[in-house]
Amino acid sequence: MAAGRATLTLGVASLLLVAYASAHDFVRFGYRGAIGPDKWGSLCPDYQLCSKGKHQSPINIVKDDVVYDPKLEPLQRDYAATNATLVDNGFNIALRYDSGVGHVIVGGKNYTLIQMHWHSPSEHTIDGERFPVELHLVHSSDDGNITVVAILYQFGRPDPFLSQIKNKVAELAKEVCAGDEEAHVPVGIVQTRAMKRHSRKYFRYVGSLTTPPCTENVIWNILGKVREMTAEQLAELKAPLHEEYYNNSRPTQPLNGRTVLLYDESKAS
Ligand SMILES: *[C@@H]1O[C@H](CO)[C@@H](O)[C@H](O)[C@H]1NC(C)=O
Ligand SMILES: *[C@@H]1O[C@H](CO)[C@@H](O)[C@H](O)[C@H]1NC(C)=O
Ligand SMILES: *[C@@H]1O[C@H](CO)[C@@H](O)[C@H](O)[C@H]1NC(C)=O
Ligand SMILES: CC(=O)N[C@H]1CO[C@H](CO)[C@@H](O)[C@@H]1O
Repeated sequence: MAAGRATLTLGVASLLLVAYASAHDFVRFGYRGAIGPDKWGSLCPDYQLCSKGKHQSPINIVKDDVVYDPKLEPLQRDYAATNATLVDNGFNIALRYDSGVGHVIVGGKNYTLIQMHWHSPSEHTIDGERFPVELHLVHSSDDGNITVVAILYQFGRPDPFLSQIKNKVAELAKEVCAGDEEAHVPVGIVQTRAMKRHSRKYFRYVGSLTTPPCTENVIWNILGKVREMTAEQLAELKAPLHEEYYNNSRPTQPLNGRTVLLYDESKAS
């Protein structure tokens, strides 16, 4: 039933793409105080879903409640090394791609990778556990539907992907300090091999963007494998942000009857 819903009702928002394209043009939101997550819905009419939506993200994933679905397909991802631009959206750091970086097939539908960005601490929690970082790979279909692949990180060995763009992140921090409103740094060709590593396990549910306008009908795929980065890498990633966005994690939202599905290769016969 939930799987059916996933393929049925992916509504979305070219709004999203506009939001990401021009971060500084829209109403400012934050993670505490008068513009904190509990106020987002009243900051402007476009953000109403943040408080009124019934299928919001992130959520806490309760392992005992997830439903193994033998019909879910492996996450078929195909990302190529490509040109990218590192962008300070103000509320997070993102890597924006030129067209054609790659695709993921979800529910038989082809979605293009548009950008990826980091949240800290993690937005999704697993059995109440929050991780230091969560990476969102945002994909959009030709007709505007959105699917996100989310990767959780704990502290450990260096993340090779971040090592690769380390100097560019430092450059971005300098640009921000110089007062550049639309700070961005061309990164050149980024190797995305690590991002398409085969996933033996993922959680699937239908939710929303975790930042205003909190658009719904976003298909979430949270990888079961927690990856690693160093605390130093996280500090580097936060350096370009203003201190009030060091924590850019939206609190978990009520499930409201939604089912979280599980893809698990080890259970497939
Ligand atoms: C981050 O902010 C959220 C509220 O948006 C709060 O619930 C959480 O405790 C904060 N986490 C940290 C590590 O400061
Ligand atoms: C990457 O972008 C740079 C600058 O925009 C451009 O000169 C270069 O040709 C691009 N490389 C590829 C492989 O697209
Ligand atoms: C997804 O679409 C792109 C073109 O937009 C195409 O190059 C790619 O082969 C497609 N992938 C699959 C598995 O159909
Ligand atoms: C295949 C699919 O789920 N398409 C959806 C994309 O989004 C539009 C607009 O929200 C929906 O009407 C489609 O059903």
